[in-house]
Amino acid sequence: MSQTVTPELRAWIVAQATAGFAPDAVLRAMVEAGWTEAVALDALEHTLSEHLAQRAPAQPVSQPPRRRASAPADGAASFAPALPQPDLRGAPRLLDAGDREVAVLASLRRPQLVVFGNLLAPEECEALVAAARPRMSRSLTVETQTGGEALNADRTSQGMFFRRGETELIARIEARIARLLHWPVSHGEGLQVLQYRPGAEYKPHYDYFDPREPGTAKITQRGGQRVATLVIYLNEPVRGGGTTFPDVGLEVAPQRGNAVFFAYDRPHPATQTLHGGAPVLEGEKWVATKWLREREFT
Ligand code: PD2
Ligand code: ZN
Repeated sequence: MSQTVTPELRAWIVAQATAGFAPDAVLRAMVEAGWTEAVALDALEHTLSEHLAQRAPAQPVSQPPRRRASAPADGAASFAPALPQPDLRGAPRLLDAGDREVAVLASLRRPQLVVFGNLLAPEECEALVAAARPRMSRSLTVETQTGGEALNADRTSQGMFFRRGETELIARIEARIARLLHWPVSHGEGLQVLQYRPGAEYKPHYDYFDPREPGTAKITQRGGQRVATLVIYLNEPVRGGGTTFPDVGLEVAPQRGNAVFFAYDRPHPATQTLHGGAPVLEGEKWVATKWLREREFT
C-alpha cells in the first residue's frame, strides 16, 4: 500500500505539535492509525522542519528527537554533519580520506548506509589480522540489562579490541575514518576485530544501546549513544558471511579492504539499521568494526 502525505495530514501534525504533544506521541498515534513507521517519521520530520522554517524563532514547537541528518548546503570546507557521514554532495565516485582515496560503491537513504571500496590496503588488512590473532577470545556483547559484558549465543565469533591510537597502524586507520566520516577520532570506540569460523554468525541486532534497558544509562555515561557503525572487511570468506540488513533485504558481500557504513540518528528501529553477520559457510571471515559515539568517548 502506498501512503501519501496529504496537506490534511501535515496540518494535523502541525496542530499536534502546536498543542504541545511530544513528537514520539504523534508518531505513535500515526503508527496506531496504520502508518508505516518510517513513512510517519519522514512526514513528521519534514512537516515540522518546514513549519519551523516559516515561524518566528520566539515561538517554540517541539521537534522529533532526531539529529540533523543532512549537511549544510555551503562549501565543502564547512561540511560539519550532526551525524558521522561522508560528504556525498555532488555524487563523488571517490572521496578524499587524507592519506587515501576511498571509493563510493553504493549508498542508501534509509537506512542511511554507504558501501566503501578501497578503505584499507591489502597489507593493512593483513597487518590488522596478524596483530589481532594472538589476542582473540570468544566475543562478548555489551549487556544493556546490567551495563556489563556477557557471552551472547547470537554471536559466535571471536573478538578483541585495540585501544584507540594503540599502534601507528591503528592511529593511521582511525585518522582516515575520521576524515572520511567527518567525525573526530575522540568520538570513536577502539577498533574491534572479529573472526568468524565456518558456522559462526552474528544474528540480526541493533548497535545502539536500547534506551528502555536499565544498563543503558551507565553505558552511555562514556560518550553518549552510538550513532554509527563502520564494518571493514579484512579478508574474503569462500562462501557466506555477508552483512545483512533484513529491513531492506540488503546483503553486503565481504570484500577485503571494503567497508559498510551506516548511521542511526536515534536509538530506534525506525532507523532500519537492524543488521547481522550471515553464517560463514566456507573459509573464515575477519572484520574490524568501528563504533562512533555522539560525544567524546574516554
Ligand atoms: O561482521 C559483520 O558482518 C557484522 C554484522 C553485524 C558485524 C557487526 N554487526 C558488528 O560488529 O556490530
Ligand atoms: Zn552490529
